Amino acid sequence: MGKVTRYTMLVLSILLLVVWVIPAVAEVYVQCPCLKANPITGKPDPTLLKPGAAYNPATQNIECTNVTDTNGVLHASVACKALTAGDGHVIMGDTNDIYIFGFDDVTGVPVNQIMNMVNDPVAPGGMRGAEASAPTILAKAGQEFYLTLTNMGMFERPDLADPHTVHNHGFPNAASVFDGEPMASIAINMGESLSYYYAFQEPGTYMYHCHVEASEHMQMGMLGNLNVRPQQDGTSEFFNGKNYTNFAYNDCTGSVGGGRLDPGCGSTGYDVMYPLEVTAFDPDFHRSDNSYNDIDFGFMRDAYQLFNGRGYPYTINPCGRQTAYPTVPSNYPACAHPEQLYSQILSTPDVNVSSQKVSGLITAKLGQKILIHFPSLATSEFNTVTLLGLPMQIVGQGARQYKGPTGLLYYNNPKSITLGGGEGFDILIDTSKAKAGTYFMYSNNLNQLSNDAQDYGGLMTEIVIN
Ligand SMILES: [Cu+2]
Repeated sequence: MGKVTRYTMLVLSILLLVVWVIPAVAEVYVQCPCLKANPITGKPDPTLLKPGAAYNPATQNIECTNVTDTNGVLHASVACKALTAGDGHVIMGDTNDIYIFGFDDVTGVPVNQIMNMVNDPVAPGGMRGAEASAPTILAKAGQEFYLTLTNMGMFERPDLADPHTVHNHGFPNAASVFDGEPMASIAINMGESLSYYYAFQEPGTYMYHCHVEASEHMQMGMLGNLNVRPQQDGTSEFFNGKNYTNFAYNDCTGSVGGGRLDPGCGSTGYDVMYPLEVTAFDPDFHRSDNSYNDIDFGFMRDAYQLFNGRGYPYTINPCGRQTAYPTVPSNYPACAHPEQLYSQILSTPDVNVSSQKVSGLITAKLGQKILIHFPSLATSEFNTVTLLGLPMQIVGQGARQYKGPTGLLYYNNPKSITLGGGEGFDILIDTSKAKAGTYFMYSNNLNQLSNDAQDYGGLMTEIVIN
């Protein structure tokens, strides 16, 4: 045996010994420049915020400005969010219980509690915490965004050692390593975490989903809203007799006159904003995935058409309303825990559960302008949605304002909007010429107005003007 070979053997033996004696350790590491290091572990601690950093209940992010990280790099504006990926249950409009894969929000949760199981109703995150829709991600253009995803594994499918990712659909990602498409980027194995880094520049309606075995993980529910607010937010613009401080797009940048001389300046202004995401579930597919049976992709049959993970009449239950923007009321009741309420759910169909936190109910005061972020992550069908009695104006699509190169606006006012999976629209609803009352937004495809075999439900919600 030559000297080199003996040396190689020695190195290999040592390596083998090292691998043998080090157990697999779950590693949760929340990377965020707004956090201080924990004095014991040396890792960033989501409960120890740097001076000036704070949890913002409106965006549900930890945010800070002008912080220096451990490498001495200065960050002007930072937002951090933490999610887990795992499994759980949701209730459909006909009270049917559906097994899902999904995400849960663990922003600000101590690192050693992120892996907790949600059997404890007061403990956030962890196994069995999957939500449909997934937690809404709200960012502002110009922000650096740190999104930490921890893969919990599947409580009810421990045999599935599937990785998970976050893929921001339609987002022009400069760093393909953070794209989430598992062939060309990092996927996160069970018990591990990764902090994605994005520098959001383009405002608009995006959506995110897990891209691992996408047909399965998306059908199973790993779908969420991602909305990027424009830099123009916070400025004041006058349009059609009203002042606006929140906008769908940077609409004052047209080349007609430029800046404030742009006739479209302020035209995407709004008073209240709501995300309304179209998705759908196939109960047979979900049942098979829960019971270790073969899942049939070819015969996928979306019997539950959903707004924000809910079928009518659950869509209008205000329970669990997320405080999206500061302009959205925050006094909605919290959702109770599924196990606590299961018997109650069956007897009281209007009770919802903590795993469906984004209500589909839209409310506004008479005269207000409503912005609806309207994406679809449906995996098998197109949907055509109509709104009776209120004017819909599309001001953008695919995270681009409807505006020509000369600054000409080509907003349109359709009676219905047809969208397929991966498409997203920005709809403005002006209520200044409306009457107070309840208006219905629903699918024109009448077979989608049911909760599986139960008639009268499905893809429908209400807009209440008072
Ligand atoms: Cu996944």
